[in-house]
Amino acid sequence: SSPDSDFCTPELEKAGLLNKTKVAEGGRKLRKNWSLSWVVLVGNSLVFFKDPKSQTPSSWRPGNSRPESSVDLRGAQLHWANDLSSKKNVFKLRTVTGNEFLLQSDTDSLIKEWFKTIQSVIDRLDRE
Ligand code: I3P
Repeated sequence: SSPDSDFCTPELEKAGLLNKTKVAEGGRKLRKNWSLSWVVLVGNSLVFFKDPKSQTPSSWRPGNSRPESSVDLRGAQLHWANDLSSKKNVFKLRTVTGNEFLLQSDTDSLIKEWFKTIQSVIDRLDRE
C-alpha cells in the first residue's frame, strides 16, 4: 500500500449484493439462513449490511449504515463450494477464528469477480 493510504480511509475494493449465509461460528456448525446482503470489501475487511430492499418499513432507519457483521480477511481461506449447496456459484469463506460464510450469486461473472477480488486481498495480507 502507498504511504498515504495508511493515513486515509481504507481503499474500497468492491461492493454489491450477494446471497449470504453463515454456516459456522468459531468452528461450530450453524443452520443455514440465506439472505440477500449488501457486501462491501474495504481495506482488510469484508463488511455485511442488511439489504435495505428486504427490510420492512418498521425495521428501516434513516441512514441505515450500521453493518450487520464484519470479517477480517487476514489468514482467511476461500474455496469454491458447490458441494455445500443446491445453489450454483457458491464459495466458502473461512476466517482464522473459525467463522464460515457461504456467498452466492446466480450471475457467473459477478461471483467470479468477487472470488478473484477477495482472494487478491487475502494474498496481499499473506505477503505482509
Ligand atoms: C435449508 C434451506 C437451505 C438449504 C439447506 C436446507 O432448510 O432450504 O436453503 O441450503 O440445505 O437444510 P431449512 O430452511 O429448513 O433450514 P441450500 O439452499 O444452500 O441448498 P442443506 O441442509 O443441504 O445445506
